[in-house]
Amino acid sequence: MPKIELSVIIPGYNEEKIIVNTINSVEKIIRSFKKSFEILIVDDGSNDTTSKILQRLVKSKKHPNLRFVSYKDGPSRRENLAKSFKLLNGRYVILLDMDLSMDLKHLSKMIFWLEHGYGMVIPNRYHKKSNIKRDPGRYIISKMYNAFIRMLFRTGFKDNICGFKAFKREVILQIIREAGIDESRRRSVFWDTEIIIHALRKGIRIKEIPIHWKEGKSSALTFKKEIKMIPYIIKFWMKSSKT
Ligand SMILES: Nc1nc2c(ncn2[C@@H]2O[C@H](COP(=O)(O)OP(=O)(O)O)[C@@H](O)[C@H]2O)c(=O)[nH]1
Ligand SMILES: [Mg+2]
Repeated sequence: MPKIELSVIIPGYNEEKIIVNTINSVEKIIRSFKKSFEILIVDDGSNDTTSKILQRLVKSKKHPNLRFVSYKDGPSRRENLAKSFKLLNGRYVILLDMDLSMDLKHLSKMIFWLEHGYGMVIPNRYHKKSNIKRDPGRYIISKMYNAFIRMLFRTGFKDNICGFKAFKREVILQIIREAGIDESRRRSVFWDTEIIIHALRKGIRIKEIPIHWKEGKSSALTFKKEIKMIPYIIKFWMKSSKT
């Protein structure tokens, strides 16, 4: 049984410049909901001062709801993050990026939909009511990626890769078990797509919401790294078209 109402999980890799500000902003908005909560940061082998900052923050009385887990074998992109969901105690789980590209005002809407029969809430950055500031190159790559995904997996969603999502705890734990761990670490952010595919197969109700999104200045994504996920995607597709 969930012990608290809300868990926020944030992956972090070399985020020393923004981590304090992000934690303060997330805490501020969540406190306003008057719900019990926890924040878990997944430090994935950062080699800057991210873990030192986290040690200091969790010791300070200002952040009683903050915890972190540090992995030595990172960066693993989504793999160590996936392993960390089982550490959460909340009835509802929100996954968000450290650079707060999303407007945090959407959190209350996401919780609303989880309270009203949906198992998962995802943004649609291509919705006509969405307000997006993105680098044009990344916008085009993202459009192409989504067209490719829709063609292979018929998800029916325009946006299959956003890092910002909310789930009922039992839903994400079930999906994580299903999706397993990719030891080759090539899956990268296709993990976000895989989560949607598994949810659809399980008949989980997914709510799409429009979103205000302002892309962070830097990105851990590089074309060279992400291109490696293509053989993984094809293998996943071949396996799933047999079942
Ligand atoms: N756990 C983990 N988090 C990572 C890794 N690489 C990036 N991140 C985090 O993932 C989130 C998204 O990264 P970001 O660079 O903003 O990616 P983008 O928004 O897709 O360009 C941020 O919270 C990063 O700190 C990693 O290897 N492991
Ligand atoms: Mg970002």
